[in-house]
Amino acid sequence: MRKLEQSWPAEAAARYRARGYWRGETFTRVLRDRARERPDHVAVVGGGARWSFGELEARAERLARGFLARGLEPGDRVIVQLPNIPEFLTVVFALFRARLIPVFALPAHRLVEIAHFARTAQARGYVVAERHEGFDYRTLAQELLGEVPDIAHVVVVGDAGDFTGLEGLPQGGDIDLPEDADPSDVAFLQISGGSTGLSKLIPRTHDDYIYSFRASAEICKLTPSSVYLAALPVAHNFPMSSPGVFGALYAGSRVVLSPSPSPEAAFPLIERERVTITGLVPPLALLWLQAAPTTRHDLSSLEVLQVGGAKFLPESARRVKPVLGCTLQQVFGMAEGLVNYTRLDDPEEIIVSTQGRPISGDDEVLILDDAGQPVPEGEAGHLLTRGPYTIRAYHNNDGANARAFTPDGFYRTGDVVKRMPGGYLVVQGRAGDHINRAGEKISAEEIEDHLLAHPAVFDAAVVSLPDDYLGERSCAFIIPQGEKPKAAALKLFMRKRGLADFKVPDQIVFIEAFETTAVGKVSRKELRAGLRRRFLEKTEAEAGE
Ligand code: OOB
Repeated sequence: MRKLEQSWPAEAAARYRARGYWRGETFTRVLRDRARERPDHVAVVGGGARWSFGELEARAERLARGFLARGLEPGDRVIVQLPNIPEFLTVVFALFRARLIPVFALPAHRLVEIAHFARTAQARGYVVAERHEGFDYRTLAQELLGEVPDIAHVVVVGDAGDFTGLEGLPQGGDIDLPEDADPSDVAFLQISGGSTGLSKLIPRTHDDYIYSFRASAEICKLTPSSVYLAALPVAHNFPMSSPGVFGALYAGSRVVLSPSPSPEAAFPLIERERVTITGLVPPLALLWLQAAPTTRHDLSSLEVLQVGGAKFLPESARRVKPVLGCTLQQVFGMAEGLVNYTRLDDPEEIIVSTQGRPISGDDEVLILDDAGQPVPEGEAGHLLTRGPYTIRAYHNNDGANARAFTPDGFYRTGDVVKRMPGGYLVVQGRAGDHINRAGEKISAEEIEDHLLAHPAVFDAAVVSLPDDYLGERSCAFIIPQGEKPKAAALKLFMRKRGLADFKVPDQIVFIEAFETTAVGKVSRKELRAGLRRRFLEKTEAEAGE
């Protein structure tokens, strides 16, 4: 089995330790310390559950024995695909306790994505919920077993059907739990937004990740009396660690899990639990701003609304304080590492018009022109970064590593940003060809590949189009072959292939040919840019008529 690695040059690692970023903590130790300090403080609320730190630790330990008794072995990778339910936390802390490696999938992922994660991570286990939002994950598990036979253990939260239920795991009374991990070990694999092709796997260590959420919790001024609401899917890096559920637990705060980010689900929880902080992507923030003025729920406990994952426009940002009565915090982060925050006491103008500045004094940020030269302050350029919680390599992907990292270890984020006074960053756009659909990243290339598998598709190019609500929506330009297919049929075809719903093109435009240059050849990148430009010009002209 391919070893999991993530390491920094010795000099950098020594500096990160000396400066107190990496403190030799592990997930297991963090939970144990909290459980000792405040065993009875409510740590997790969700579904019908209300578990204290003590109970969370006890449950995690019991489950850890169960996983090992079931036959998983330390070092094994286990895909965790759970919605926002309290079992997410017991399962994940149990995996850490048993030295098993979680691979975080989102509830929206389907067979194509899960099979890819399973193969790339060489996973042996898969933990799902029985169902969520009408989808039965046991069926998905069944299909996965057909595609990836190495998955030896499926564990289901809820009615397990033919599989093992979480509650039905062996007690493992005679199992010895392994020694705790080394803090520099890889703790889990996170999923990249996938700017080209399929998602890459991101190995994060205890040291680096714990630093990122501990520092985030400080920036967000979390204390044991804070209440963090996880409204976005908790497996995503933002609600997981910025400061997210882990940062909140680190600070001894309470975590409340909302089954959905909709105002209907979240507002009653805010009122009941006196939530103080939560995070949203821009389209949801707009929805909340729309719903708040007429809600019958008391939202007055909310002190901070974080917005990130995609660009939050200043016009919208300006409305947060007057409408919700709380402080806006913009968050610009990435699963690969670097996270920027506006600070809670920043002037309003910085809060509404920038995407914040890095967590760490040791986050190195370069903003370069196309020729690789630094641009002056206030000018747009490519953002590259390295630092104490930014990875140096993806898991088992030499090609992507060669493209995404410079020889001296900077990560090419693919984002185009401007640096403003004080080191604040303003996101301008991106260089890559992915679509940022309401914070969910879609690779144009991956979708084109699936479209090309349809017999009536001769060629396809996928681009982003501006969208009032989503920020960006996806549009597929298709050259048909033979009889022109119906757009709805193509969309259904994509779903049936087992692709996550958010990746199915929002719009399909049939076109006779792609323009090519005199040489008859254009890069996919230029092709997409040209199609997008001409389409937008045409729709604008039509709107002006
Ligand atoms: C977060 O992480 P990912 O890995 O899903 O996506 C990262 C990409 C960034 O490279 C950037 O292109 C975009 O998402 N992005 C933003 C943004 N926050 C993320 N673009 C504009 N404005 C923002 N505020 O999305 C993520 C991870 C941790 C915290 C927050 C977001």
